[in-house]
Amino acid sequence: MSAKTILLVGAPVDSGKRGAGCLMGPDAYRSARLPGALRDLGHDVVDLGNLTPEAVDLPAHPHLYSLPETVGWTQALIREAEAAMTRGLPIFMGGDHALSLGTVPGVAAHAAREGRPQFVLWLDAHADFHTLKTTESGNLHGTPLAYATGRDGFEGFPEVAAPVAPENVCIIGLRSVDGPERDAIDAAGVARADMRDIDEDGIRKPLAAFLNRVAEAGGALHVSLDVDFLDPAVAPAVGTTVPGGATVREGHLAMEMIHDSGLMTSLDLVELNPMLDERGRTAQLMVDLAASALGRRVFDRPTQRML
Ligand code: B3U
Ligand code: MN
Ligand code: MN
Repeated sequence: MSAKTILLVGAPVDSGKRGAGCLMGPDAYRSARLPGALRDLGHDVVDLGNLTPEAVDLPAHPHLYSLPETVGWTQALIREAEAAMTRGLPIFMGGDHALSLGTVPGVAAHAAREGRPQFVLWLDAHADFHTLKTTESGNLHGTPLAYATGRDGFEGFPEVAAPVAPENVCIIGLRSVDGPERDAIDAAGVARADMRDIDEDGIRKPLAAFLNRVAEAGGALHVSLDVDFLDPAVAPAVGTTVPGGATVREGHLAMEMIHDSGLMTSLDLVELNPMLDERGRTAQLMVDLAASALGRRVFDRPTQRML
């Protein structure tokens, strides 16, 4: 196993939807011993503390919830993510999924500077592929993938310097997709596996196909793990539960495959709402999944299984 420098970036973003609580996420990860779990694996772990949003001069929007604050977070996170990539592997401890409006464009700007294509693995019940024009809820945590892939219709947000090619995005775990998102995903050529695909073929198949593409392209890989990727029975601490999600075992297998691929360059842990947790079990599961993605295993495998 190769030891890495891991940068923990607290991003207590809570502006991406109604219903507060995600702002406590970073401290829940610390309390569930994320830093220690990663140090136990031999990594060098630096906790950079919690970020704050930049001040922006934008009026409130009648439909889009907390637009100015979310733009402020986006600006701060783009800068922080791009800077962190020069120092190691950042883990962005959310915060709701609006934080990826900043992290994905930030890491993609770094990859572009290095001349590497950026790939994104989105583990989520939802597609988060709305623009500011198509979102019915007005909740901006439903928009980051559209923004990061350079779709139009993000007035007020900074221009995305290095949009991620839609065909370099793979969403796994889908089971709640709105009409405009469905059309846009397929038109754009985003790779996707919904829960039916996982039921029929297992999670290994779509994930291995995607990881092989990343490897062949020599790409950088950002992984964005939304708590609601998991089944609410095992991960209740999220505001947007959707039944029928990934099991603990599917979650760990995905993380172990990501580790064995050696491809992950940055990670978001998003949507944990400690207000809704049961004795910290969701925070603990997310920490355990992060540990699997960074090398925790039951047994060493003499030869890593081919993807
Ligand atoms: N697509 C819906 C629901 C949703 C998206 N992301 C989450 N929920 N977490 C929306 O509000 O845009
Ligand atoms: Mn999400
Ligand atoms: Mn979701």
